[in-house]
Amino acid sequence: MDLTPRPENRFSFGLWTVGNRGRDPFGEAVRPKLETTEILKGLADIGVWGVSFHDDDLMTFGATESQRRAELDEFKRTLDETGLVCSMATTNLFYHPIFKDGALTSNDRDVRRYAIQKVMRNLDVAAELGAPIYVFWGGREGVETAASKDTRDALSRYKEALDYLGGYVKDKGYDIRFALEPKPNEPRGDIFLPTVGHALAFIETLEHSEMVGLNPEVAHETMSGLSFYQGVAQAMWQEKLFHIDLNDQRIGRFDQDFRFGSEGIKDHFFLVRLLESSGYSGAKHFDAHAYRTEDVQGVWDFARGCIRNYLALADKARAFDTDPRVAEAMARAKVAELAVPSVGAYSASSAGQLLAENFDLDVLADLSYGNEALDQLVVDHILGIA
Ligand code: GCO
Ligand code: MN
Ligand code: MN
Repeated sequence: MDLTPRPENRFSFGLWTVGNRGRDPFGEAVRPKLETTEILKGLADIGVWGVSFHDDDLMTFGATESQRRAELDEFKRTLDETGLVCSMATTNLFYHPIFKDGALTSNDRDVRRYAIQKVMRNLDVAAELGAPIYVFWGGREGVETAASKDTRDALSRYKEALDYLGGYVKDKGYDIRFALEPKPNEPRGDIFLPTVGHALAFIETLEHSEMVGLNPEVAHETMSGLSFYQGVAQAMWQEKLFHIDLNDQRIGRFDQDFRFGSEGIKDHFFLVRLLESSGYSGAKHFDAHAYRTEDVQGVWDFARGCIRNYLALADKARAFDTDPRVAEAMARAKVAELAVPSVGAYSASSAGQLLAENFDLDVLADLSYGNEALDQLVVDHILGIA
């Protein structure tokens, strides 16, 4: 099995992922700070294609213009040296105390105006770095008590900000699309746009909806007890899968951000199969971090593990899809028949025919789809006993 990552795999990591120092609500950092240059070199060494950043990961918060410029120029030099591309940019709208009540949906109008300004300034940076995708993860956009905000007003302000920022991108002629990243909770008690479904519906209300899609994350849908696979498939169907955050997570827990493929192996088999067979050409972005038990060596073990598990599952998916026993089991399950239209477009004459048709309900009730055998082939392939 060839587990060598290639640029066409479009694997990317955020600066904050391998840069994560293991701080959690109960304990201090356990690892030293990695310099951005060191992160980029390490990523290039393990075959990564792209890197993403929050404004504050790259340019010190509150720095002077000349310091920001120096930090940015150094990043650009290292991108050139390592051959990495900048695949996504985003704004830190959650760390600073200013954002404790939200950013784009804070009750305080000045906080909202500052947040929009912060995004605009980083959109300029994203454009300069050639990042095609700009992510909006609204970690602080939410409430602990529903008494504190009228959710309908909050959604109006969210929409207003995205409409405005879309206008800014268009006015500037930037080649950037937005990707909203849903999450149900953490750090807020309840976060607005909690799931893929909420976000898809919200996007349709936006002024520049054609340039706004999704950045779904494995951990976030799984926290809600939802199937990430189903969310991704629907986002694809609606042509809204602009970016994806890959990691791993046990159902119902806090946001664990585990190494991709370390927990939900079967779910991930189907996810990778979907991404690989659909022609999805966006970044495959690992938004995860190493266990807190790890030192810097463990961080690179973690990063290599994400890639290795993805490539191994892609290989398993190919083997599954070329197994003649799978083809037979799928024929029995009538998988291809679902692609055949049921009635076609409405016409009065076809409606007349349909109403006149007699279905043999005993025959239909006796149909059997052989899903046990089909799924066992899935398990056999994953376990390597096919
Ligand atoms: C989280 C989120 C973040 C975002 C990141 C980019 O739960 O912390 O997944 O990691 O993806 O801020 O927008
Ligand atoms: Mn997350
Ligand atoms: Mn994420």
